[in-house]
Amino acid sequence: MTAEYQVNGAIAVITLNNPPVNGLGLSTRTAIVDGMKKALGDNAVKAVVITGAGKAFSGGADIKEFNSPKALAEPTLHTVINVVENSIKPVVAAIHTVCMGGGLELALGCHYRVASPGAQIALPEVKLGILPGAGGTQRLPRVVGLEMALNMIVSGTPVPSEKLAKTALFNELIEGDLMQGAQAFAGKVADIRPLPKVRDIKIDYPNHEAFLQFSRNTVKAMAGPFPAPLKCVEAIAAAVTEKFDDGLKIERDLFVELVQTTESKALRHAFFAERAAGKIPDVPEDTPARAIKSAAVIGAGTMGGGIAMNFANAGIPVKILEMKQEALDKGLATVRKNYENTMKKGKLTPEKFEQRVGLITGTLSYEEIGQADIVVEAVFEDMGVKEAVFKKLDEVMRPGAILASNTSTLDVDKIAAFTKRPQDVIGTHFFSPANVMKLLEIVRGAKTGKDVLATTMALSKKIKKTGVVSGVCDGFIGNRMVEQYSRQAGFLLEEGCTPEQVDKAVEKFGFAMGPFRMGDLAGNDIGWYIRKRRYVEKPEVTYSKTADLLCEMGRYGQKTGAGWYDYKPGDRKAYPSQIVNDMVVKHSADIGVERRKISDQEIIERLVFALVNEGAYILEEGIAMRASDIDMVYLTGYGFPLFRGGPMFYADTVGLPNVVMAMEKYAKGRHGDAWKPAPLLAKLAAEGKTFN
Ligand code: 3H9
Repeated sequence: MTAEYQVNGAIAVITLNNPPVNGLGLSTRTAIVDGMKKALGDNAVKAVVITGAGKAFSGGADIKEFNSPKALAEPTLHTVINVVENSIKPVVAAIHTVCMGGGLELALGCHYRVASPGAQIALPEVKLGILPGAGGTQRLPRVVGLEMALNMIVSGTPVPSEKLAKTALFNELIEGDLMQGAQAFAGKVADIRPLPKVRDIKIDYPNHEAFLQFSRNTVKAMAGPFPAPLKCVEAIAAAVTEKFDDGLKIERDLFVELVQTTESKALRHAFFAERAAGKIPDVPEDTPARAIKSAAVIGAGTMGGGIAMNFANAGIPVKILEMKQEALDKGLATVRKNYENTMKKGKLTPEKFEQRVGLITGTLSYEEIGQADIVVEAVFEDMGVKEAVFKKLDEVMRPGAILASNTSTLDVDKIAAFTKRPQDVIGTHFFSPANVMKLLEIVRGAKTGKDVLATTMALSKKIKKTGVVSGVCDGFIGNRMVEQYSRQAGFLLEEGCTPEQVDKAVEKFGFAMGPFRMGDLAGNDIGWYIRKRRYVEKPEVTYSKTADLLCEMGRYGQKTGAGWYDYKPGDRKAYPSQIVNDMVVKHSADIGVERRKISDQEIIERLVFALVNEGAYILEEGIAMRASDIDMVYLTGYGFPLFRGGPMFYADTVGLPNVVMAMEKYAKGRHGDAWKPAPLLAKLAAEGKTFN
């Protein structure tokens, strides 16, 4: 049973029991109604308490059921709430830990609500691209007031129960044993009639029209491409302006509309994708992890410093190793400056500042890092340099220490082979700026120990990263795909685009940054260095020479004050560059390509489908465990628009046969070889299936 029924004297207790978070799926909803029927039919029962077992009162409707017949099957959440609200015996919600979404809506249908302090109260539906669809937008404003309800519903942010203690949401906050307190409360109110109903409360807000208009304007400006926030305001407006039942209907219609949007599907996909990424089929969740109480980072550059900050932020002391005092001092000073800036913005207290800075120390000696539980190498991206570092680490690190490499493209198995302990070696590919970006690509070598993998996954959570496992290949998941994207961007320049035109189209599609602005930020010399290696290792792969010509001009990007764009001192704004545009046009002429007008649609299809096709190879080869892992990499590390759900999900929404058709069209153009559909993509398209 997903809800249990028990009678204690005159009080019936219905306990939701649907782990992990008591989602209100069909079976739980049915069990609640059954419990209510029993309570109503039992003359000895005077009042009912509804609570949740385990770690939640309820996390809300079962999101997994959305878009399935179960979501609409009776009893729906509406029916359950009606049964509770219309009960002739008082129903008390006993709330603890987590009370969200449909869970809060169920509680609002109860006649009374009591809660433990510290319970997280939220209507977070907006984060899934929907709105509270079981009366939340109509009832919450009646108990916490219009403004507070609007803030909660539009942001979806949880509010601790004690902050709401003085509102009509809670009748009592119960310190100590919640169930004892809730049953005592139920006993006290058992004979009081009429039963209070939230729906009967009047919303009293003078000049609500002006407030609602102000809210519409503000929310519209903030919502970007997401339709849900504004619809939340509309539903809340109905709570003020319409009769309760009419408001409910408006809310319901808006909910049904939103649940079908691609934006909502994308957000729900991302919710489950994030959780799925943490699961590795052959590494069970109870795999014993190694303790990580101290860390070391090799290299005090931008990457090394950023990585060290992650450890310090999680309270783990970390030593940064450098070769020269000057470089070490510079690196430590940068870290300090970063923390100072955060403090100046008011996001870090002076105590926390001191604590974090104090956790990061420097050294010039390998011997001093030997006892660390994990060491992350963040040195120059060159196999020779990595070899020297890993041979040294093998000598100095204590047995059982994890040896991690921040390599972004190199073969982790080769790196592991430089040591006598390949089981302890793993790739931890951070993204720049490493203290900010959410993604951590965790590269599993052929010999990486399962406990090392489990430890690194747990560590990624501790340092608040989204860990995604990748197998070993050139560039892993993210950079291997981005190479195909960058190749297309280069070809587009040769065929008629300017960097600005490509970036604008890509940014309009929703990427945080187009490929050329991104190159200028990351440093165009990095790609140049990697390409030079590829020209030798994979001469068959073609690239546009424009990026090399740019680097030959010394235009490495923001750090040299010039890249694909011009920059002014102290200003990160990218100004279109005549020099670059001339170089691009001349290059087209030099290679005999007649420039043509290229549409935004072509730009997007060529860049995004290039990602998708490489993603399909990566999936097929088992480099990524699932398509949703690829989506997580792109959503958290490459600025792919969240409302499109990641490249693989996006391809699913476009329709894989349409993707293949577009690729066939581009295969007839220059560099047509790049457009051969990966066998997996071709197969799924032919079978009418999807990646996710
Ligand atoms: C709604 O209520 C609509 C109504 O207004 C209208 C209906 C008509 N359903 O996050 P965690 C799973 S919409 C199904 O790692 P935590 C999750 O997938 C809903 N499954 O734990 C994971 O599964 P697995 C509004 C759910 O302790 C496991 O629980 N509610 C749901 O860090 C643990 O999750 C929300 O949007 C769900 N509703 O955080 C709340 N929730 O183990 C969304 C979780 O297989 N949920 N799961 O990977 C959350 O914010 C967090 O999960 C929560 C717990 C705070 C509850």
